[in-house]
Amino acid sequence: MQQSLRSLLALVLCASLTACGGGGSDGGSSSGSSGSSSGSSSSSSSSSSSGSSSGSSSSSSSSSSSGSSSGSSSSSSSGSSSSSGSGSSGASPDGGFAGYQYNLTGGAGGLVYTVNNGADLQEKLDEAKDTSQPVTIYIDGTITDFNTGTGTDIQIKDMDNVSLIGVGENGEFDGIGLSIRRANNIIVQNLLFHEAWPGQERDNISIEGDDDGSTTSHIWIDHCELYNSLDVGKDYYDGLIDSKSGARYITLSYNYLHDAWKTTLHGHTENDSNPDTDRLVTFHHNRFENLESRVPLYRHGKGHVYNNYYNNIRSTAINSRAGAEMLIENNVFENTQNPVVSFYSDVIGYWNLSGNLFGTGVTWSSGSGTDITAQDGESTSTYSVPYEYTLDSTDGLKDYVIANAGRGKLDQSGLEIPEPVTPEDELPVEEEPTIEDVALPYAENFATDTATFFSNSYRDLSGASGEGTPIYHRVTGTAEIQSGALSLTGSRVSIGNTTPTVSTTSGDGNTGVFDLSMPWQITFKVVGVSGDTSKYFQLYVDNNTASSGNSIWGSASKFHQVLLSDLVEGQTYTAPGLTASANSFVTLRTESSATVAVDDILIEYTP
Ligand SMILES: [Ca+2]
Ligand SMILES: [Ca+2]
Repeated sequence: MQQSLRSLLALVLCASLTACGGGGSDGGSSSGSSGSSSGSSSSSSSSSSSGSSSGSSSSSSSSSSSGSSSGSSSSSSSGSSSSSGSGSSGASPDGGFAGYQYNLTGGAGGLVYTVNNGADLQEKLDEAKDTSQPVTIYIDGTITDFNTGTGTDIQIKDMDNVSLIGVGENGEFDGIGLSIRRANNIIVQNLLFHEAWPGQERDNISIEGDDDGSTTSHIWIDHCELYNSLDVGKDYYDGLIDSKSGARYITLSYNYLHDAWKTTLHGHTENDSNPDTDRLVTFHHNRFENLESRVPLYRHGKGHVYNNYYNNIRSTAINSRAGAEMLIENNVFENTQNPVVSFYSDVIGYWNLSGNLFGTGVTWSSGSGTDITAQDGESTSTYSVPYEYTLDSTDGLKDYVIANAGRGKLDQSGLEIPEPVTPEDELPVEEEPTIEDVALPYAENFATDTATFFSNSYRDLSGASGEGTPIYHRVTGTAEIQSGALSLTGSRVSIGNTTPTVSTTSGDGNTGVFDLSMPWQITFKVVGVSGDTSKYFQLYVDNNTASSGNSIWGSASKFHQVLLSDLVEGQTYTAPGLTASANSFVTLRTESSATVAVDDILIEYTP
């Protein structure tokens, strides 16, 4: 009975909000269900021993109910923690600060459009702004820099009352970000965001206040998926979702954040306290996986982190800093280093811990200076949140969050989604930028110095001196020009890779400037061999990593290797290449502590 009632509730809610109540547990709105499970009766927040925890919101997907069903047990387990909450009419749909004492409706009741490209999206936002009308925009396609044409993020700026809702699993921001600034009552739901502005250290979603008296508040990011990559440098991208400069009353719920160095930062500097420090952000039922740090990094203000699932967090997870106070309850941590710490701030942050499950693979490091950790499980704050919410037990939470967080989990059958503003077949098609090939034969005699060699002033991807990406890239190890030859020690140097800082995988190829789709060979003269001669000198095609499998050609990408002990100084060698693609690149590699110096490289088609 519970299931269908819950989803019925969810459907009703969806229709009224033109957005699906994303939040976790049951519909706080109606008081239907039995008290035992975190009945939807919007009584006190989860902790209330009455067990009837108010629903933070009726999520459309029935699964949420299971959350709430577990809610009941949660109330018993964490009875003590969360405050009873003063929300008069029960919990807000978002289950956090975004809807606290605020009618969080986004664009409900206003204009409604569907778009499948960035130009239409920005135009409809600007139209609503200019006419001061709420707007709900369904996104049924991929937003890119190309089809936006503004050269910058999609902007929700100086406007209020907006909902951006992905349609099914079609809504995506690919390589472009969303910037929310001086904006209030904003709902972003059921969208995929990834790899915004590669190499430019920018955020996928940036929420930024201002000190001009404006507010940036009541923002709900729900049921979205966000990722960058750990196979690039740590500053290649910036945050998945960052907020700063006074932005507050924010809820991040049921999102799936993964594969990133910098996850979610709130407060961009130690003194990000202007116009005030009252940062108020809730994180619940999110799935955090394969992340380096900042989950979240939280400076100043008050925060609430509940019912999230953490797995494979490499450095630090929750980092409470600069006087922040965070209520951290009923989260599940696995394979996580430093689940809860206060690192890297002169002024430490605090935490009120309860009901968290520090599971398999949880480790702690000691930090330095003023750094402290929560390894002792002791709370250092008594902070609790003012709003009502449903706290689920950690029993079954991992599976529940994995099943419900991210894009494509909401039941949208109750939504009236109009036809796209621009019909699919009228959309401009982005031509894959053709990579100009560098003609063969290609010769290199290293008549330069190390710094110049690896710069575009020597050769960029055109094969000649230029402004573009250098044709030579030291991926790792020691690579130097010594007396007109290239000396490699435990090093990999790629030649002609257009994305040299991105580690190749078995999924991608065609990032090189050489047409190696016909039989070819590479000749090189060995002018020096030293170090561990039991190691190999190797040649790869379309692979810039240390393992041969990371290539579109799989292990065949390592098309040549020879033991250093078999190389004779002064000897010239020719190795047949692996016939690859019209856009391939080559990598030279010496294994660790092995040194080979080569000169007079020639890449040519097999005569
Ligand atoms: Ca940022
Ligand atoms: Ca030379």
